[in-house]
Amino acid sequence: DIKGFVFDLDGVITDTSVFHSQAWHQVADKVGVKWDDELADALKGISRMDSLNLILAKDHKENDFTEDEKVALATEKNDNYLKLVNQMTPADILPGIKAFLEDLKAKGYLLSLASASKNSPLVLKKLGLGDYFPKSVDPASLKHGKPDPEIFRRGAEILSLDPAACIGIEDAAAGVQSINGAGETSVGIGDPKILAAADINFTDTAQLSLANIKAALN
Ligand code: G16
Ligand code: MG
Repeated sequence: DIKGFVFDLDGVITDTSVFHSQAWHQVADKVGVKWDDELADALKGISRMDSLNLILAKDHKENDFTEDEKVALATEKNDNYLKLVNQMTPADILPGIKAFLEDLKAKGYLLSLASASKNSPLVLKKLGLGDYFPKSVDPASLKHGKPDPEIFRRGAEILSLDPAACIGIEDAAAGVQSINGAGETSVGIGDPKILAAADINFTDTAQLSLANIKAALN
């Protein structure tokens, strides 16, 4: 029986993935790496430093920068990103999410957050959703980022639930892989070709509801 839901943040609760892409695009231009949609998708759910290394590796530039230069580039990306986040309001919650969270809370399901983002407390606050997520996995405490199962396993653990009693919700292929590895039921939000490994797929957040999830599991 399902007792808990473990949520990704970026791309599921709100579309910060667009902001992340915009902020990384500026850094890619600066270091002379060509930006494209495939690269943008590959960065979803991936930690800040791993994202930078992926961008540099695309044009074999991963050894062209010292660690300090890499930290400076990652910091510059985060500054770009925070400028965009600071303009967010509750109007930036994705369609259907508020009603879905309300329904889950009313029915007594436990909720936790499994976001790779160190900025997730600020984003939740901007959206006015902090109260729905008293429990979040601290990404700084993780040994391995998505696609490793660690973050979604911890998402169940902080709710004192067995992973098998949890549904994980993700927009990124790396995140779906993490959910599956943790032994939770995976719901993928987005292109079913990219999220083929998900147990259930919805093309957008407006379709997220307990009724639709139950129907898809039967
Ligand atoms: C998110 C984004 C990633 C981002 C990561 C780290 O993961 O999808 O693109 O690189 O957080 O974010 P920050 O630089 O803010 O720490 P998730 O897991 O919320 O999708
Ligand atoms: Mg995401």
